[in-house]
Order: sequence, then C-alpha cells, then structure tokens
Amino acid sequence: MPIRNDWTIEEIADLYRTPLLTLVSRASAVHAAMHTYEEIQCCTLLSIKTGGCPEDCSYCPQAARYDTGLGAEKLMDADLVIDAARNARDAGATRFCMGAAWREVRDNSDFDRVLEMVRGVGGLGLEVCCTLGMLTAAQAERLADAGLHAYNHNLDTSRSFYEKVISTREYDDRLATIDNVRKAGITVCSGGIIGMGESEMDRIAFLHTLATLRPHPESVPINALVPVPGTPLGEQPPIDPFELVRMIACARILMPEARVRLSAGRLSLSNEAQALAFLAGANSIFTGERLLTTPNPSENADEGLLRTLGVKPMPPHGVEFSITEPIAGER
Ligand code: SAM
Ligand code: DTB
Ligand code: SF4
Repeated sequence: MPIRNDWTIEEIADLYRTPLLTLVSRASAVHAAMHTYEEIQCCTLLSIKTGGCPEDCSYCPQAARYDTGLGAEKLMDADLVIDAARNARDAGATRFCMGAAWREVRDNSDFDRVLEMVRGVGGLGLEVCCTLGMLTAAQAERLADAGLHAYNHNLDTSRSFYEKVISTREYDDRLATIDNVRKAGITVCSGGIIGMGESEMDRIAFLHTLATLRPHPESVPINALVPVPGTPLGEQPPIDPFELVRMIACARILMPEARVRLSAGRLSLSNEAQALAFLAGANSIFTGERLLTTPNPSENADEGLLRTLGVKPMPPHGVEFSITEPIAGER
C-alpha cells in the first residue's frame, strides 16, 4: 500500500464527502491490508500534574483561568506514577501516557523527575508516552535518552480555527515541537478534537496538515470534545457519532500505517458506534476509568466490549507478548 504525503486539499475534501458506507468500506480495506481487526492498542493515561495551566485552550478543564472546580496540583511523586503504571499494565494496558498541565517544559527539577518517571515506566515493559506541552530540541533529546517511546502533541484542528480556540500560542509552535520530537527519534502522537464548532472545511484542512507531515505521525488520536462546564466550550452540543466514524475512516485512508486512536468521548458512544469506528480503522483506545481529569468507560465495560468483538490488546512495541495473554481486565 503506497504511503502518500502529498495529498491535496481537494482529494481530502472528496474523501471526506464520500457517502459514509462507501467511506467505511474503503477505510476497512486499508485497515485489513495494513493491520488486523483482532488487536487494539490499550493506552492508559495519568495526569501527573493537574490544573493551574496558564494557557487558554477553550476546551480544557485544566486552564487556570476557567472555573471548572479543578485545583492546581503539584507534580506527582515518581514512585506513585510508576505504581500507577504497574497497575495499568496489570489491567492489560500496553502503553502508558503521562500528561502535565504545562504550557511548556522547563529545565528544572520537575523535568528531572519526569525523566525518572519515563525510565521507571519504560522498565515495566510498557510503551511510554508523555504529553507535557511545548519542547525544545534539547529537551526532546533528554526524553529520548530516558527511553521515551512517544510524545503526544495535538494539532487539535485546522490552522484557521486554532486561533478561535487558543490565543496563548500559535499553530506553528505546535508544528515546531512536533519537529523537535521527530528529530530526537521519538515517535509522534498527534491528532485533534472534533465537536468544538469547527466547520467541515476545518476538519478537512486539519486532516490535510496531518496527512502531509513527513513522515506521518505514528499515532493519531481523534477525540470527541468532552464538554466541561466552566470552559468556553462547556455548552457545545454533542457530535453525531457518525462524524467521529467519518474522521477515523479518513485518517485510516490518509495515514495507512498510523495507529488511529478512538480517544476522548467514548463514554458517549454506544458499543455499536465503537465497533463501527474499529471497522473504519481505529485500532487504539484509552483504557482505565479516567482520561486525564474526566471519566472514561469502566474496565468491565471495555473488557466486555473487547471480548464480544474478539479483540486482544496489541503488544507493546519491542516487547515479547504471548497470544494467550488475557485481555484487558480479565485477570
Ligand atoms: N498541556 C499539554 C498540551 O496541551 O499539549 C498536554 C496535556 S493536554 C490536556 C492534551 C490534549 O488533551 C490536548 O491537546 C487536547 O487535544 C486534549 N483535550 C484536552 N481537553 C479536552 C476535552 N475537554 N475534550 C477532548 N480532548 C481534550
Ligand atoms: C489525546 O489526544 N487525548 C488525551 C491525551 N491525548 C492526552 C487527553 C484527553 C483529555 C480529555 C479531557 C480530560 O480528561 O481532562
Ligand atoms: Fe494547558 Fe494543555 Fe489544557 Fe491547553 S490543553 S490548557 S496547554 S493543559
């Protein structure tokens, strides 16, 4: 299957406007050729530093300027984070992602502690991922040296809609961090959010930016906005689940090798809608009862869903895995 980085905006607009069942069926064929329906990556998130963020991202409950009932906490102890990662692994997760409500990483003792967490979590045989805000090239290299496998930094939406959602940083800042991550040899996890009031053209332009990155991100999280009261987007109406399926199908066709993650918003999807998203090419989810600060489906619900669909957790990158391994939450 050829991997293209030269998609035109017109091609992506045509793709996005394809009748849904035709689109899902094309995406599914790409998925079957490049991946398997029988494995889904299970990632668990932990907020290692919650709230008090100086940025003004309109969707985010952790921005200090919005009253969402979240206080500003300090960075967690490394030992507690590593314990949480062990629990996540024992519950079936194969990737552990640590999130901090920072605008950017600073070269201080907190960063040293994050590096200790990366080493500790990596030592458990998990794929280790961080999302800490903007990074310099030197900081990305230090994370790579500590064994960081992936860095999450979302483009979130189109360049033109971005400034309606966030005013405290620019789209090019995001692209520069992604470039620093890539150059340090860390895999890139970058996607976005739908349901923020963006137009169809914004979604098309957002997919175009992602699909013309060279190389494509290894992981593409597609989040449905979790509207949090107190944020400017707290009253946004929920999206139609078929729109999420459409985004996932497009991402699968445009970036055949990527892991496409059905990310935030699963609590408002039926099992049937999630199954359609998997058929359309999603092969990664967040497991565990909390995303960063908002709820996620219970372990029991996910265990039931994966069992019904005959899906097993994808083994972590570069770690031996037995096919008799129980599915998430089964032990
Ligand atoms: N502060 C860092 C940053 O912004 O890059 C890392 C953490 S931040 C919470 C990670 C991502 O979570 C954001 O880029 C956004 O895509 C997603 N996110 C935050 N709040 C969300 C919400 N209410 N619904 C869906 N996704 C959300
Ligand atoms: C991503 O794309 N989604 C995750 C992860 N990357 C860091 C975060 C979702 C956050 C949802 C709101 C919350 O729980 O605070
Ligand atoms: Fe801060 Fe990240 Fe939330 Fe924006 S998305 S307010 S940068 S924690």
